[in-house]
Amino acid sequence: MKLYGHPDSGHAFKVKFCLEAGNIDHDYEVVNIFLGRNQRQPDFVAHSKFCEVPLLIDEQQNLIQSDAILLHIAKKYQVMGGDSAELMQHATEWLFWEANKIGMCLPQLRAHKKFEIFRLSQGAWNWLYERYLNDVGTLDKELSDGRPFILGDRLTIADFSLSGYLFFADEAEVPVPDHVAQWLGRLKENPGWKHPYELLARN
Ligand SMILES: N[C@@H](CCC(=O)N[C@@H](CS)C(=O)NCC(=O)O)C(=O)O
Repeated sequence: MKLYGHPDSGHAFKVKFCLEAGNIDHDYEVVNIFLGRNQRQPDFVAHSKFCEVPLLIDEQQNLIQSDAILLHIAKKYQVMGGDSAELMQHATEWLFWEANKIGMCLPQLRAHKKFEIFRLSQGAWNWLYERYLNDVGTLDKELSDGRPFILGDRLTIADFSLSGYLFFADEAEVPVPDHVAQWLGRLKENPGWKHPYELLARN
């Protein structure tokens, strides 16, 4: 199995952190996503439908879209909730929520601060920032009962999906409410966790 990613990609981080936390053996290769799409390594270009990271190649299967990859890993390797139909149902709900909520404002707010080419107009920034406050507030309320992980006592793929970009919240210069911060702290205690810049840096 081989994962292609980049240290700046929260989407790739979700998958890499899940593989590390699940002790799933894999190779890893960095793709320079700042190069033009056709200038990236040919094996990556050939196998990644949209030329985006993450790409996971698992036994001839070319798997794309971070949340879909997480579902594949959980089900195939029976990890991170993959052994329970009920957990998979609830995890899937969170994966769809993430793609449309946190995943549709935080990456953009962070890219605005970090990369000149992704600068937003003030109006667009205001709109995304309001969305972020609302979404992270939803997550905070959910975690306010003190459960260790989003679906209870067990770490599941929903935790990897939801947290991916939140480890870049400082770069986006957005607040992280207390319950969310405590949950991120628990995830950081996992032996598979390293900051995305470290975990995704090297082949
Ligand atoms: N919805 C996709 C998003 C993937 C994505 O946007 N990848 C970015 C890096 S975070 C990328 O590869 N950008 C390079 C490009 O689009 O050329 C997922 O969940 O995997």
